[in-house]
Parts: sequence; C-alpha cells; structure tokens
Amino acid sequence: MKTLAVILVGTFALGGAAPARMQVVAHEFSFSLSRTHLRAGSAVIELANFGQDPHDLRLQRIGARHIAGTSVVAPGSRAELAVKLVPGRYSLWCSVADHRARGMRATLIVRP
Ligand SMILES: [Cu+2]
Repeated sequence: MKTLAVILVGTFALGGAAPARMQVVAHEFSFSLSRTHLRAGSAVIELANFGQDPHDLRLQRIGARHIAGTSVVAPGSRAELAVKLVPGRYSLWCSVADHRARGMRATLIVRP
C-alpha cells in the first residue's frame, strides 16, 4: 500500500510539470498547426520555419491586449515560445511585412 501511494504521487508530479506542446509550421504564405485545440495552462509553442523567407509568430487572445511572440526566424530555423494560456480563442499570425494579409494566420482554441 505504501509503494502504491509513492507511485501515484510520482505520476502526478510528472504530469503537472510537463507543458503542452504544439508546433506551428510556416510556409509562404500559411501556418499549419500540429493541433488547433489546447488545454489551459502552460504550453510551449514551436515555430518551425520550413519556408524560404523569414517569419515570426504572434499570439493574442481575442479580446485581450497582450501580444506574445517569437523573434523573426530564418528559413530552416526554429523558435520556442513558452506561454501560460487561459481559456479563449487566440489569433496567431506572422507580423513580417504583409504576411498576415497573405494568409499567415490561424486560430487556436484553448479549453478550460
Ligand atoms: Cu511570415
């Protein structure tokens, strides 16, 4: 019985520590998301630039003011963005030049 309790505590601690992960692949001119829904809490969003131009990633919960984002990522490179997500709808876009208007935008849903 004592052993079982220790295992349960160990599993719980591990599960609580690992943030959700999501990947956004950038091309000219689109974003493709490894998932469109995430649970609220800590998450690491990776921007992988598979395109031929520099791109970045901006993230904003619709209705909120704060904008999170990566630096501009060179072709073939990646960047990670660590965020704490509250439930809501989020806009994702590339802020380089007119890329957003050209199609580098997506929506992410964060569930409670
Ligand atoms: Cu771009």
